[in-house]
Formats: sequence, structure tokens, C-alpha cells
Amino acid sequence: MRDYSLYVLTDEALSCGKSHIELARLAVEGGADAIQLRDKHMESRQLYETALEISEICRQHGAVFIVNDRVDIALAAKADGVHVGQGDIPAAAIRKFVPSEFIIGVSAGKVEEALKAQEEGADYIALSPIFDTSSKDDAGHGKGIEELKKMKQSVSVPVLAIGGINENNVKEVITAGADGVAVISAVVSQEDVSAAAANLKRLITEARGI
Ligand code: TZP
Ligand code: MG
Repeated sequence: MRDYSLYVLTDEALSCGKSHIELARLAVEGGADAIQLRDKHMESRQLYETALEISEICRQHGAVFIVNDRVDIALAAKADGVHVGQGDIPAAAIRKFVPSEFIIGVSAGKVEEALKAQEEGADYIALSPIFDTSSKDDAGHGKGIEELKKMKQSVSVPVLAIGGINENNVKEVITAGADGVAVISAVVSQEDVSAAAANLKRLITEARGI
């Protein structure tokens, strides 16, 4: 099973002037296990070229590379997978035309959505959002630690948590059973992206008691 312990989403707008490629490189150098390229505005050609470079960076570091929303870009750039939300193409539809090892991640806000995604072939679920966050306009209110625990009891695929996770609450999320934490601002918005990733990674390891 792939490791999603520290999963970093790139976001140029929330960074201190860094590109997706720089963010990805710094994050994996700091110990990120997975990178998601997330850009809702970039033109397809540029997104593809960016994805190709990040794909190579991740391969060199043994990190998982996921593209947000765009399964076409993910396949073309030989990413490991795609991440979709409840408003995107369903996992079942994607499963029909991707290689069997291709990773499909799905955001879910409640147990029913997580179960449906798992049935449809999702490889991991991201409880979204676990806490309130200002990094995504339409994220809604945080679902909380109890929802994470329920989700962990209900599905067998890895469950990540996303939204408002930082160095102050990451241990609580891991202790509650999350298989990984997905973050933007706690890594991407920091002056020293690598150090921020390394710090979160250390806290995750400590929380697991390993
Ligand atoms: N999906 C749910 S919350 C979120 C996304 C993309 C934003 C997470 O950003 P942050 O800064 O880690 O709260
Ligand atoms: Mg989406």
C-alpha cells in the first residue's frame, strides 16, 4: 500500500511566490510522502508540462504523485493517480478507463459518501474538511475528529484528513486514526517549505509512536 502520511497539495496562490514545481521539490525534500498538483486556473498545456516535471521529482524521491481533478493530465504525465471531489467525475467512471494500479482518491464529507466512493473503486478517502479552513472557499465547516473516527471504522481503504491541519493539531488527527494528513498552508505558505514539511513529518512519526 502506498504511503500517504504527509500529503502536500501545491497551491501557488497560497505560497510565498513559489511555483508548483518548487513547492513540490521542497516538500519532498522535507519528507512529504505524496504531492498533489492542484490548480483550478492554469491552462491545460502548462498544467501538463508542470505535471511532467513534478512526476519526475516525485519518482526520484519515491513519493506518490496525484493530480487534482484532471484525470487526462494525470494519465498523460504518468502521475500515480487523480484526486476527485463529490462534484467531479465519479470514481466508478474513472475506473473504467485507467490502468488497474492507477490511484483514485476521493474527498468525502461523511461516511455514506466514503462508503460509496470505496464501492466505486476509490483507493483512498480524504475526509474533507476535518477542521475549518480558509484555504478553500467552499470547503464548509470542519467535520471534526469524531467523523474521522466513524469513517475509519466504516471503510477499509486508507482515510486521510484535510482542512486546517497544522503543527498544533496534527498529532490529534493521527492519533484518531488518520492514515495521513493532507495540507496546503501548513507547508506551502511557510517561508521554509522543506522545514515545515520535515516538522510535520516528525510530529506524525511521534504521534504513531514509531
Ligand atoms: N479540500 C478540503 S479543505 C482544503 C481542500 C483543498 C484546503 C486545505 O488547505 P489547508 O491550508 O491545509 O487548510
Ligand atoms: Mg475537484
